[in-house]
Amino acid sequence: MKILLLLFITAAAALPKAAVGSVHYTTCYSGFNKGGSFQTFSDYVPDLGLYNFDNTISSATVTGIWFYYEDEDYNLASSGSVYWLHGFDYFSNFDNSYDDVFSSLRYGGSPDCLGCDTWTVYQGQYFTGSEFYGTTDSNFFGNLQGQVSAILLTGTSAWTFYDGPSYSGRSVCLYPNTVHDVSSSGEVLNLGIYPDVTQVGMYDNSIQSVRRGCWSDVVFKAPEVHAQGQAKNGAWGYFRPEAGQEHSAAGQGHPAAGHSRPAARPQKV
Ligand SMILES: [Ca+2]
Repeated sequence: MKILLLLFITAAAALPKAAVGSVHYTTCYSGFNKGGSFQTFSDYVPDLGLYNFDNTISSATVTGIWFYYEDEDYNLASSGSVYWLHGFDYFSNFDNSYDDVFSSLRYGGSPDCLGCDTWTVYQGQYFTGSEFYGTTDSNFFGNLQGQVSAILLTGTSAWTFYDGPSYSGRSVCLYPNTVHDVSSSGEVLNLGIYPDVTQVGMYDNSIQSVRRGCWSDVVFKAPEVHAQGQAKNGAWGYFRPEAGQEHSAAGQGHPAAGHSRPAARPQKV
């Protein structure tokens, strides 16, 4: 299988995904309601201290999907909180108890295109730690081989993930089209937010390959992650693993209940 594009990101090195400009950006403010000082980021920031913006952010505007981490290196070595914002020029304050805490941030999906079909696998639940990103079939996840705990999809294609190499073993088909943000010009951002692979019937740290399309009898459309705020053009929310309150709809009750749709036969999407 020819691999057209696979880019490897390490939390420590925070290599840029591409040399071209990002379509993602977040403008972060030191005060609520866009007050105080501000900085705009369009690439990964593993340490906001390098920008003199550690433990400073109180409100933000985003285009694309962005994750904000309580600790450096995307919470690689911690179980701190993770906040997320996605949308088109979508603004939100962070809540009072969680302003002035973020120490790293990054976006998800393609660096070039908000609507492109992509998958990204993450080392930790709630999109923490290292990640591995791709746009084609892959039986290689770099140093995340056997370490996948969360998955983010963008675009419209379903993807089938396997716990064996070369598209073998247990599998699950995941759809990205569970969250839609619509811009003022009608552009659509489709997201599939899967903060914990065990919520879609896969063992933690088991996934070894991914194939475009829906080739499994086990099919999930991600339950919408609970948002603290939501509008037509975006939403925001958080995961607080240390409190045992991930605030994910999938985390309430049996994760699979009501969200699986067995397919009669594998369907190519
Ligand atoms: Ca912090």
